[in-house]
Amino acid sequence: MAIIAGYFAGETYGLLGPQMAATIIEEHTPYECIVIAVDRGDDKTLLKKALSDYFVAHEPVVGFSTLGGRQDLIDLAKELKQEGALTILAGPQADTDFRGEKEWRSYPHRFPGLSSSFSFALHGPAEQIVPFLKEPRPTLPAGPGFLLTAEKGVILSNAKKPWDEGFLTRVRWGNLFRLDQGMLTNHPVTTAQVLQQIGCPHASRPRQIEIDYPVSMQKGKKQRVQLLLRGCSFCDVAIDKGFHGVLDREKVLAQISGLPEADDGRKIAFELINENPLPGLPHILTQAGERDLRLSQVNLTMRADWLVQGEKQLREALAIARKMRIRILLSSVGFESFDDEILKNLHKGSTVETNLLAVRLMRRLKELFPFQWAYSKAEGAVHGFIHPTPWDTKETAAHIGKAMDMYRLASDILPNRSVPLIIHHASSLGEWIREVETREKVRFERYGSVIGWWEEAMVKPD
Ligand code: B12
Ligand code: SF4
Repeated sequence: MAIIAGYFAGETYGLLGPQMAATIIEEHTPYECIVIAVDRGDDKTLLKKALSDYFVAHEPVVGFSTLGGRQDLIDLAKELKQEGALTILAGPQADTDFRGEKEWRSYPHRFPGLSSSFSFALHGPAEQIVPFLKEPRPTLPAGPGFLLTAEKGVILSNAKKPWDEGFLTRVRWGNLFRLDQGMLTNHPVTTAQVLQQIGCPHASRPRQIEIDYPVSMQKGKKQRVQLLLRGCSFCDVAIDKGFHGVLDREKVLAQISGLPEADDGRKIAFELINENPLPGLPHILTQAGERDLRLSQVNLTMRADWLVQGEKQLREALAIARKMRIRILLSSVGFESFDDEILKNLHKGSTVETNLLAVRLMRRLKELFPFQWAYSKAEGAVHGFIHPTPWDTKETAAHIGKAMDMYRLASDILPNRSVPLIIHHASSLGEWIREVETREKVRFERYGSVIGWWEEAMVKPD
């Protein structure tokens, strides 16, 4: 079996989800399983040839994961299916992307889903596929987590199993391959991921909120859409995983212990997957030291408010890191904006004031721990800044511009290029834009699984 995942040329990071799935498959089924990281530039004809060399006479079973809407990979899946391979869509958003956008059959402009490109989909934990792959002649329909296309295109969907920590501790980091001169070549991973939390605590409770209409559609008074949502309004992690809690610390240490070592004998750098990692960080570092796990670098991806709240533990962690000669890289803080109206519409749950407190803290810590602490774009961090958005006005631009000037944000905090707001069809903003469409009798173009919100994407009735 092979799992194909999207990748960027020149990168050397691991792909935790697909690589963990391949590990589970190899350890619990008769299948050998590798992950092939495919970048947009890779020649798909050569890739197909390499796949047929890999499968030899075996029936090809090809999983696809974290495609990020890549049409080239969706087309490849369809071709392989037509040529007789079993193609499986799995990983985050596999269910919503296989099924398609809400009520797409009644609204033909909506995203119709990817069910025609894949034999079936699996959403949720990888171990759900084990019984299916253990059968000598796998037959459909199968158990929990499976989505299948039945007669007349009706999609059958089984509820997924809950996450089981027992399956989340082992990853064979050596199972990642790239296409190199027509051959599948082992691709060494230099930054891995360690899972400490599934989903996000900000997405744990539903909340009733109001989101403004796009500025271009406001007619005089402010119009809003009421939504019941979990987490940030643009976030599909919040929809895909919600919040499933924190892993036991021993399970986190087991993952750290399983990381590959670099030439200097230290564990390679890893990202701690946890939006709120500071409360447990000093303990993890101390325990790693006591167990003689020689770490090199821990990358943190987190929210600004939890950074500010966790200052005490962060200072503690940095003091431990100094003794252990470890670097802590704050690789991404989800600031998203420096305007309160925009932050409110993104339902970020934090304010400009909190973002600026976080910036001050990041800089202060650099003075105190120059060798242990890294946070700036020059040091490899890419902080979240969403722009443009549907709520941009002269006022929001002035607020953002003022914060940028006063706090010199462009020098170390803001990425060289901002990311425009992306509305995945299954995110809460997907609900918002569909409601705007219905009320205003307009439609917005779909770009695969993404909904356009900008003026050029809006089509008015004739
Ligand atoms: C850690 C992380 C990363 C890491 C590692 C990537 C990875 N794929 O593991 C890094 C920092 C490298 C990264 C980068 C990017 N990421 Co990222 N990342 C995440 C994050 C936060 C956690 C993933 C994770 O480790 N989950 C824990 C594991 C255990 O869960 P899992 O991934 O769902 O995998 C389990 C199952 O789904 C299943 N499974 C997964 N694949 C397969 C395949 C088969 C065949 C089977 C049977 C099962 C199976 O098995 C796993 C174990 O049970 C997710 C959001 C999220 N919470 O899921 C985004 C997410 C995966 N990333 C995403 C994106 C878009 C990106 C980037 C493109 C962002 C960018 N613009 O640069 C890049 C590029 C990634 C790439 N492919 O090259 C999207 C993917 C959207 C999609 N459905 O395609 C996600 C879902 C976030 C989002 N909502 O936008 N990311
Ligand atoms: S964007 Fe980040 S903070 Fe917001 S819900 Fe998603 S994971 Fe949580």
